[in-house]
Amino acid sequence: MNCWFTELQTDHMKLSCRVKKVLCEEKTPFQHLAVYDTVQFGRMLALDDVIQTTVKDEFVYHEMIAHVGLNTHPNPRRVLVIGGGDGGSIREILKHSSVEQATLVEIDERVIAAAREYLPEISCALDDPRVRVIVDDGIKHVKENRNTYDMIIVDSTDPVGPAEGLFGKAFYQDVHDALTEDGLFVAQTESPFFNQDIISRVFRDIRSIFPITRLFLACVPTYPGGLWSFTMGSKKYDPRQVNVLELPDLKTKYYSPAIHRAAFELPPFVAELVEQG
Ligand code: AAT
Repeated sequence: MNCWFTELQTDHMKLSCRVKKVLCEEKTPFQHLAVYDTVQFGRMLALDDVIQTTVKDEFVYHEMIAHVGLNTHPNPRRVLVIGGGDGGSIREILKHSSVEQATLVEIDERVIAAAREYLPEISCALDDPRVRVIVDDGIKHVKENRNTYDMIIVDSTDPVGPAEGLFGKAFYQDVHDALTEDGLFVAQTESPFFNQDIISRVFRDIRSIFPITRLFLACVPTYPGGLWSFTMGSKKYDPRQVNVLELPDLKTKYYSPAIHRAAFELPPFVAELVEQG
């Protein structure tokens, strides 16, 4: 079969994957949603023709967006995920025994439905009794819930359409206020090769609100450039001060205590982005 999915990763670069089967395709009120079965990466969720997650490499992103922060906070009990309707971040959060409640606030209920039907390895934890699924705009949710969460994960699409506000300073202030007094948050913050302006601006904005701001990196083969950034804003705990020898043994494939430490070691071209920021 000669069928290919192509993402226009930048205006001048495309990534194509051979598709075995189109499992679903629909226009939701928010975006074009598709799930493909690809030869290289297994099942793949795409929104507006941008790869969101694949069965073969999702573990890197979901482990890193969840465990670095959860292992920085000594006792995360209430955790919020904004976006992330595939459920991958929720699955990782529930590996932590301290977590009593994990709330998912996803704007597009069709993403959750598609993940439940076609991506069971990723969405499998959504029915856990500790999970609360809310279909709503994450921007509104943080405004309406003050002093509520120990950790917030911003597992969002790129900063266009409904996710644009999730990269803005006003939103980071609301995230700050939705956190408890020693809370912290982690957001996916795009590619150090192709989104340098976003990384610098976001880092500067978060640093103006949170006493501790840190950038860390992971390799995600299906995201533009293959190297991905995450930014943490924390009220009290520094992820670089964590005693990695005392971290719990989580069943993970990318994250480890050594990776926790190493992820903050930035190549000079990335360090420069946040120093200037
Ligand atoms: N877990 C990896 C998958 C994602 S999906 C990001 C989700 O954010 C999408 O399902 C989208 O519907 C949701 N979303 C977008 N805006 C909002 C909002 N304002 N409130 C709540 N949910 C929202 C992340 C992929 C990263 C891709 C990097 N290229």
